[in-house]
Amino acid sequence: MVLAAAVEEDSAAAELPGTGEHMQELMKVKLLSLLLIIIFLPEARSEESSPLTPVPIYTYRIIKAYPHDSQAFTQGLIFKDGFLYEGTGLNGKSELRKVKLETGAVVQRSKLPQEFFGEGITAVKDKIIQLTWKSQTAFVYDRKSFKLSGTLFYPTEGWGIAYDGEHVIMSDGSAYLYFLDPETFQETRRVEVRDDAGPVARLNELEYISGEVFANVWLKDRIARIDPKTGRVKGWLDLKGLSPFSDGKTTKVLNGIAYDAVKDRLFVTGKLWPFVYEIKLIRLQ
Ligand SMILES: [Ca+2]
Repeated sequence: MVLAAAVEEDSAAAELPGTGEHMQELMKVKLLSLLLIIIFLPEARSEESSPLTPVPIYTYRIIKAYPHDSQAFTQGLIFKDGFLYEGTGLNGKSELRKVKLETGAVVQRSKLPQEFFGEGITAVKDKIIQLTWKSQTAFVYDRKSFKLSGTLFYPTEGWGIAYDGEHVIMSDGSAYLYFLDPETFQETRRVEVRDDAGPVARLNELEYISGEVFANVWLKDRIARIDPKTGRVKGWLDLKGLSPFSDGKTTKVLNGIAYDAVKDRLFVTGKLWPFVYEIKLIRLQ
């Protein structure tokens, strides 16, 4: 607005007769216009161009493929102290599992009652929290014993969950990420996740990695890298072709992101996939 006003003023001044006094006035107006352009142009430019700025795309390189139980309907995946922990879904088949990365062997498990459809999991200190899809109930386990230590409740569906060291971050199939107190599940804030094309819905399995939230998008072969402060998608990780087992339908889709912070390793898998892949990101544009 300021920039436009300055330019209009300049045009009006240019129509004045070219007397010395008028020339002085004209010079003043021109200098003022130039100053305003210098002050406001960078801001105006960034405001105008930010919705159109293309989000960087990343592809991947497979470092290693590890065996994964192809009966596991993966809904949550984390890596902690040398093991994968996995939450599986479907009524009657939902479990919390501790899995040996190298062999895919399930070394510890806890089964959910038939009426619960398991969803995302995350580790908070020495606990593991497991969401359920439509029961608005999360189960809290001791990470070592898998003994149930409590339940937490939330008003939405439960899809994915991660932990940033202060809050748990939850998805419910919408474009929102909810930041909750890990002890009470009280909501402290939420952000709408958007990329250059608008809101990004169907956010599913989550992982907090070095200040970003990585999110599977349900039924897509891509993962959003999200700024948790603003909800802005900072990058898209395109995993097309990663697994011939992905059918793009409700089963066998990409769903499972785990990060080994100690060795900086990123693992991804999908529902009923026979492999967990360790991948490295490669920036395309
Ligand atoms: Ca995860």
